[in-house]
Amino acid sequence: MAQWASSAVRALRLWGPGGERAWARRPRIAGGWTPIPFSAGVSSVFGNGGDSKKEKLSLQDIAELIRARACQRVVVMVGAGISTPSGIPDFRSPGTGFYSSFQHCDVPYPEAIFELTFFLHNPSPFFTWAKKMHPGNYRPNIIHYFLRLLHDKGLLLRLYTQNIDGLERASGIPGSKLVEAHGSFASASCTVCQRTSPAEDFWASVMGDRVPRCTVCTGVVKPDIVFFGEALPQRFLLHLADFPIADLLLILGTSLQVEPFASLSEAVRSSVPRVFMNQEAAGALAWRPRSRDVLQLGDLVDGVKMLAELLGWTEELKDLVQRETGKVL
Ligand code: CNA
Repeated sequence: MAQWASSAVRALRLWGPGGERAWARRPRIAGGWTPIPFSAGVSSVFGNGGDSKKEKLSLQDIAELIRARACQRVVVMVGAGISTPSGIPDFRSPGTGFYSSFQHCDVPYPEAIFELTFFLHNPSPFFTWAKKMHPGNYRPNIIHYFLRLLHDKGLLLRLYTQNIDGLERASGIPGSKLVEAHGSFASASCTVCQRTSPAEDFWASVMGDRVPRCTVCTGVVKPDIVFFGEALPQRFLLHLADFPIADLLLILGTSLQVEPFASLSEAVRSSVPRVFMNQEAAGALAWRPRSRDVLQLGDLVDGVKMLAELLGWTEELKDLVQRETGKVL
């Protein structure tokens, strides 16, 4: 099993890409948490983060800060929830998530599919899952295009994604603005000799229900996605430069359970507003809320549309979606 992080503080020590364990999950919180309503307690945006007597921030306040350019270095963290409207199941949603619908007689528990030791022992279940993730099967949705608009307007400092579906790139956000923290299917390499394998060869095998093999040493070829037990890519270190200068953190569609990614949510300055849009509260935003947090709970598409409306971007967003989804891929 992947190693469980015992606390955020411990996770902070693991932040380097060569950290002890990527993908360690957060411990569950005994007794659960109380969901926080729409706007958590707040003080003024640039004042002291600990003063809860001042005015609370709402999503409208966030929109006004962006419109006034008081927030113009936005860091975004996303998870599988932003791709469920594209038809890709997440891991943990009850009923629809991969973990609850999972049935595979060759696998002892669902997470094993993404564990390196199990993969090296039996790679077939992973490739059965991977076949469904073929890049041609899914397209970006309105959430990806909202983030693209954020970039087009010069507001996106960096987008940190846990997703491996490549839909952020497909939406037109340049690679320089992305940190694909858990890698992607865009490249693949041999688990034995480490040689890079052409993506076309990899996909040809996967789509033909064959385990991809290295043409040189016959080792199993694995896409360059980060498994439990593997180090994160070097680019993850960009967080050391990005988070301290961010003036807004937007967190979308993640259960904040996988470390070290989840702890990034605590890496912005305490005076910086954090907006969390998700079906339910999670991670540090649930158990250690800050005064400037804004929680927009419920469906993400609704939340993003609401923010776009408050920003006055609705028409632009519609145009962008229409233009991009009309493209032949
Ligand atoms: P997760 O643990 O499955 O959590 C997803 C979160 O999104 C949950 O809290 C859901 O309630 C929420 N959510 C899902 N759909 C919606 C919606 N429409 N509106 C609002 N909230 C929604 O996934 P995480 O990303 O937190 O976990 C990290 C893993 C999952 C990453 O390392 C990924 O590689 C992995 N994953 C990625 C994909 C992908 O690339 N699309 C798909 C499945 C899993």
